[in-house]
Amino acid sequence: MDLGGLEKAVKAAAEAVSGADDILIVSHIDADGISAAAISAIVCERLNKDYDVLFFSKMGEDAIDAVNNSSRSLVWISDLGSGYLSRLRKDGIVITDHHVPDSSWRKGQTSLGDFNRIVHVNPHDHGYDGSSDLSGAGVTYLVAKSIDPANTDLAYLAIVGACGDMQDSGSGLSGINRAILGDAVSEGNLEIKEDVRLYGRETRPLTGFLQYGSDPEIPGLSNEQEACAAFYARLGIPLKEGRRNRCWTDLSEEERAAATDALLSFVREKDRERLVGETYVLTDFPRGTDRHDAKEFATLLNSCGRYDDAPTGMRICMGDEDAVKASKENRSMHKRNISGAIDHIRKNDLLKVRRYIQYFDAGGDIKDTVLGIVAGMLLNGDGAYRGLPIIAFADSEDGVKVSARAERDMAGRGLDLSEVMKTAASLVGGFGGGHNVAAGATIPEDKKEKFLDIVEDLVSAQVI
Ligand SMILES: [Mn+2]
Repeated sequence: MDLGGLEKAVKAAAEAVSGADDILIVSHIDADGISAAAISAIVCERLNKDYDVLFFSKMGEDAIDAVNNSSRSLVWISDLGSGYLSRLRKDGIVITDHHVPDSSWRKGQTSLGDFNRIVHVNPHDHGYDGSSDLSGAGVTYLVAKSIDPANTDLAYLAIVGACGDMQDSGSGLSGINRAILGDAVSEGNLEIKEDVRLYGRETRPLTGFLQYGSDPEIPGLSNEQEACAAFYARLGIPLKEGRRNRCWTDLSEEERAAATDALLSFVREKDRERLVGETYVLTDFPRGTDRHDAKEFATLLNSCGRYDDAPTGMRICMGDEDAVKASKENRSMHKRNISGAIDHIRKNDLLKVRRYIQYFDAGGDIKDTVLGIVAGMLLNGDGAYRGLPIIAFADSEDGVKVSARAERDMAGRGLDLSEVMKTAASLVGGFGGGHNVAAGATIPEDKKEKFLDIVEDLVSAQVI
């Protein structure tokens, strides 16, 4: 392992960030990516730099374009990017990632120009294991700390990111994560506590905590609600305090010790170390909330990402307590939007079937941001035909947004919706792309019929 090499890369990244006029932060929508973006954003604020943040679910064409076309003097990409080094053309890029790097880039990286364009910080380059030693937020944190030692107060966010990427599974964090853990502890905003490592210590009622805790499995208690209630009854531990359900963290020290001992006798020998061990308590956040525990914090961020609401997750990381409420509202609104959209299509018989494709036109009634999810859910539920790709239209600000979805096995029969969307869109003056069974396009408003005809031709030619 080459800590010196990693330190050098971290220092180069710190210099690039400090020297930038303004910054575009590009990050991944999962808990690790959101914590990483929060660290970068706080660093920008502390350095008094203008910045924007964009989140992507992957380094797709849209993300690559956003990087390459950015007018900001520096693009700081976190928890993404290492696999796409050779596609990134912009002058002035810092990447703090822990995914396996793009091998073609290193081969091609011969000129000094290439070398200066991207400052790449990745533990893989220096003999560490990016899947367990360090997360995307962790790499980002190392750069933050190098910019200013005062940024050590952000170490706990790197721990949230690492937990989000399951780097704490087994018996706790290791590798460089361990050193970051030390920073968080000495800053005083994280406590390492020996406890039962099931999910929901802070927020789940006592029975649910055992009943739904599946990692590790507790034979006789997992998925057995009555057995879980009986478990506590035997120990004389009340499930409620007044009318309120008690959580694991509400237990007194004596209750918790007794329940932990009893639990250990339920699990297999090999699972004991996983059941009881290190937990990471975030002491700056209110007790009894999902931000008080690093693992639960990460789950909250992951759900923000999944519901298309990573920016709210980032605000939560940045200490905005109003964002917690907003994230709950956005989540339920997102779910309502989707089920409302599916109802709308069914009630109005919007789904039309042609020989090789099926389609619906939602007009202005379905938000274009959920169009792909709705098309996919129709295809996987009942309400759409199996074996036909589904094409969905919705009005958007810059024309008609198209989402195309197909069942996975159609790719094996030759279907490539990415190619179909790209070709058909360009023939009607739009643009498109994506993957073989999930793709999209944007086309001019008056070209839907022509577009469908072309799509149908292309699909019938591809599929055997
Ligand atoms: Mn990650």
